[in-house]
Amino acid sequence: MAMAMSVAMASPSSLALPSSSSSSSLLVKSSFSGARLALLPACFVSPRLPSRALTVVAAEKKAVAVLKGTSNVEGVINLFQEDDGPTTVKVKISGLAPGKHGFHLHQFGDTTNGCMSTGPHFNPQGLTHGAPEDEVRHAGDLGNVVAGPDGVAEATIVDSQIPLSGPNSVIGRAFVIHELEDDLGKGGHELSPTTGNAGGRLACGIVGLSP
Ligand SMILES: [Cu+2]
Ligand SMILES: [Zn+2]
Repeated sequence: MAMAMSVAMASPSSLALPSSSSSSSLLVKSSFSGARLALLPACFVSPRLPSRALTVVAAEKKAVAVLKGTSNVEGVINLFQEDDGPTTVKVKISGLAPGKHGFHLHQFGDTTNGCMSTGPHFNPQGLTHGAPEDEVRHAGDLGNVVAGPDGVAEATIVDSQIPLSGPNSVIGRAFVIHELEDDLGKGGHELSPTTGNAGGRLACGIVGLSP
């Protein structure tokens, strides 16, 4: 580090040289300036203010997830959040059997092993499974969406437990649409308190930032 710094600082005039500079000296300079830039935020952000500062910058946040699976079930989920308000989730999923299907945010944005590797429901508070309107629920519990006779489910969900920034951000996690109805924890099945007994995972998609 000390050597790299002395090289770069000893040759400021070479910065002005046109393309006659050798590519190796360009490489040294660019990697050094990259390291300097990477150090800047850690040095300049006050330890007391980071989350407030970020909130002010990002007035409206948007994200999207594209759902795919092994069947012909697919969908697009758009998310919007103003400041620290609730998140609006616009759902459109096709290829479903008509009726109710459990719809959740799962913990991981990992589809290495298809939708199975997205893990359990997103549950940062360590609670049991429930309905979106329940006090005791997983943050990822978004209830059911209902497919019509055409196999398409469309819904707009507004929820306060799935923010797009901060410690419980859902960016990088995954939506899963299930084969069966979510019993919202009240079905009496041994899986009711964990998954709502919603059956197989038909399709899933990782939540990513969108413009
Ligand atoms: Cu699920
Ligand atoms: Zn759950």
